[in-house]
Amino acid sequence: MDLRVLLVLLFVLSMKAQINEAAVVLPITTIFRRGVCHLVGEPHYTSFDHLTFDWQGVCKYNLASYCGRPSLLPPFQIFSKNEHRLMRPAASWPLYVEIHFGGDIVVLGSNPAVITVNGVTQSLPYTGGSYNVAYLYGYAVFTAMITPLRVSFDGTNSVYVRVGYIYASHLCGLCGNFDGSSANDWQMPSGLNAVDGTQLGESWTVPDSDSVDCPKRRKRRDVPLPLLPVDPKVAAVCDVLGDVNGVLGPLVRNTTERAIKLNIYNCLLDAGYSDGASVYYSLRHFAVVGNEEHANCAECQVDLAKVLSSFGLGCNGKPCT
Ligand SMILES: [Ca+2]
Repeated sequence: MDLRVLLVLLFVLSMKAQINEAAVVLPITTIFRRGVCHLVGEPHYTSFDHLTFDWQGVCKYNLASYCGRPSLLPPFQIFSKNEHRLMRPAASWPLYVEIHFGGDIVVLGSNPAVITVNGVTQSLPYTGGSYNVAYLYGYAVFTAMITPLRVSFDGTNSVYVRVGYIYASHLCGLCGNFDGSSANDWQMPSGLNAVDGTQLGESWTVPDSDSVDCPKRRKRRDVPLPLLPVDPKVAAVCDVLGDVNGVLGPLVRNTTERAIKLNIYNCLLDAGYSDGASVYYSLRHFAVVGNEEHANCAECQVDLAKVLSSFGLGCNGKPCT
């Protein structure tokens, strides 16, 4: 059996096993390198190669798509449609995620317990011809069965795209090309590098029949959003993201100083634009991604349920375990 085919098979079996066990939402047992791209909060993007930028656009964007040679790998397109927050129009957030795969268009919307497939509402779990979608702990989780691809959306704050290494250098979109270099993730479809997140985001706009006037409504945000006043109690929760002795300590101790500062800044920024409601997502995002990045380091992991419960936060209203 061809090695590449074997790796794909192992990765897909690993994903399916975890879906069936439903033990944990997002951490995936690592059998070889994979890429994780995420869009979180107001929205903070992190590419497969760890480029970070903010982008407050309100159109539909190519988040991650297969741009390799036709027929080499199973193709897919993942778009995110963003909208302004109702009370804080300076910031935007993910409204829905649109997945083109296996001849279907699957939309993960604001209610993570249901989806639409080719425009028809479907309850979860749902099995398509080459994929399934499950509701797991507040997320709608799309998992391809024939290739290493998983997309998760909680309906309001966090989008995760995970791909196997076979897609390295074969991707395009806001999540980058997944070639191991963050520098070239500024590249726009034109081949030129964007000067900031705004230009990069605009360059990956895709046609959107839901809002054809999108470019007219879009507000440019060439400068970072300003921090807004935050309740001291909320700010104290954000500080936990940098506390090496706190409940997130095992992960904080394995996080760079630069990343810690960015995590706290983003937590405070999101809290300001959500009146404090986003701290749950900030903690959850840090724990979920941190656990996943340190999947091979047991002492680096944190118990997400304990972390959230220590702040009186549940898992999106559901039991964490
Ligand atoms: Ca790259």
